[in-house]
Amino acid sequence: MIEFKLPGMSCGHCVGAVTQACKEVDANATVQIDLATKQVKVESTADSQSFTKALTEAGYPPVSSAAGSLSR
Ligand SMILES: [Cu+2]
Repeated sequence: MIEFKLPGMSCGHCVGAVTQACKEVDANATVQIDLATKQVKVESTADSQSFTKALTEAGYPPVSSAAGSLSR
């Protein structure tokens, strides 16, 4: 399970675009998106870097929710 936080998501269209980007990395991936928390969970055998790259190219750069000291 790979988890991302995508602050750029704001509506159903974004959810579709993010899902599409993930499916292009791995067509068999299971993508769960919670729009309220901007949280994306991906069940896939592909590595997280591939998803990070694809999501960034799709216009939704993931931020690390694991890093406790994110400066902004
Ligand atoms: Cu949108």
